[in-house]
Amino acid sequence: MKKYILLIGLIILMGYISCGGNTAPIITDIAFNPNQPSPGSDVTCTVSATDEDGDPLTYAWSANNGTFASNTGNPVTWTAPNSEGTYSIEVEASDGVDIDTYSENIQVATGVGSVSGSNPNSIQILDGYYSALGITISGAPAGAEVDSITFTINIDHTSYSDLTVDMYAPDSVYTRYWEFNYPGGSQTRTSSILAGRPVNGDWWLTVTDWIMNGEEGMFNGWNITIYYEE
Ligand SMILES: [Ca+2]
Ligand SMILES: [Ca+2]
Repeated sequence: MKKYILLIGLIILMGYISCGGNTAPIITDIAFNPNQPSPGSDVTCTVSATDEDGDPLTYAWSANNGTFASNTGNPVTWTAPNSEGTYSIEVEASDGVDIDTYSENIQVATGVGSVSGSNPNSIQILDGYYSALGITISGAPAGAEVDSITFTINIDHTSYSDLTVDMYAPDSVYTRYWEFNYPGGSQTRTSSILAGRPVNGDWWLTVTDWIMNGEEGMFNGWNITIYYEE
């Protein structure tokens, strides 16, 4: 008999809840800051939700990757996984009776940073000899590798067909940008030839006059901007 009373009581209680006029909460959005985080970085996740009855809401978060410092509350901090990709973040909002769930994708991808330097000195390019100007780069994160390079060089010479122009990365890997075909004056090049080289360290541009014909000139400095993946 006690069991029946308990059961009837439970049915009445359930009926009260379902017909009690509660309106379920509604989640309208999850906002991420930053919107496109780099791998392993922290993201603030903020949910927007309403409850027509004005009930206080509690939140429970989950994700298919990465970790939450705490998975309850609003906002919460989610640490992105260490690999690029698109991940799903889900949140439940509860008013104590009903819940609403909502999920949103977040893209985790590496960004691009840049560092610049210049060497404004002018040095002579002697006939049949080479001249070099260095730039020390130190502002990139440790271990950063080149994605692409933009540089501007200025040469004044009486015979540009005497010249080759080479760039040396900090690890001494080099590439030749002009081989007896420098167009003259100030030139700007953008290139990924040296992609993967270390960013920080000493960069050199070497101008070599190969032909001893009395034709000489000046190497009037250069500047460089190096783009790297973060
Ligand atoms: Ca409610
Ligand atoms: Ca010469």
